[in-house]
Amino acid sequence: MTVAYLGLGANLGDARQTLKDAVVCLAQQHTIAVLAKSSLYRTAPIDAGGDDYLNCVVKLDTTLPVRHLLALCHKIEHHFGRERPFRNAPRTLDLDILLYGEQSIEEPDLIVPHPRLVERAFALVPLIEIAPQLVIPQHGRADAFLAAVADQRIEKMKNPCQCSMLGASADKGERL
Ligand code: A4P
Ligand code: MG
Repeated sequence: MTVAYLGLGANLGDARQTLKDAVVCLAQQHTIAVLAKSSLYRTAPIDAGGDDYLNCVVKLDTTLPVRHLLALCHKIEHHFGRERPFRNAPRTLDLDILLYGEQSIEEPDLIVPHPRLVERAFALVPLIEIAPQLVIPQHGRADAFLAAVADQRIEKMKNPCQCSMLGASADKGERL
């Protein structure tokens, strides 16, 4: 079993529902156990146009070799209608392998840790939410890179299940 982290992003269609469904899809694989899922974040597009993105990160335990995991990511993206008209085009779903165990991989079509992970708040912030002590191979502690991405707009989304009938106490509402 290998612990891996995937970054999920979407800015076309019902992004919130797609990210939720994609995590369910991952959890249904008999080769994958989803160990943790970050909050959803609304993020400004970086090096890209289009609407704001929704992003999150999941932590997996998997028996899949890394190439099979990449193929699965592509299959799930395709299932959710991913098209690639041009680089960094708006997308219904993007699934990137951020980390795969302690491995460093540099091949033409697969680079792990993801080469832009430490430059992007939309990947780094949700990753640190679920793995605060994380050390990134070849880079060091993940949280050391937060200051460098502090100018990138990112907002944690509230849990959608917040019933206004529950009264004034936000704390109370969030526990339910
Ligand atoms: N590939 C290489 N390494 C990996 C990896 N670790 N995980 C290859 C997944 N794929 C990897 O990917 C292009 C190629 O990268 C694939 O053929 C794969 O073999 P793709 O999914 O077609 O396109 P992509 O993910 O857009 O490419 P890339 O270069 O990873 O883009 P980035 O750097 O991830 O940027 N702004 C916000 N706010 N939120 C976002 O989610 N995403 C991007 C994409 C830009 N701006 C964004 C967001
Ligand atoms: Mg991708």
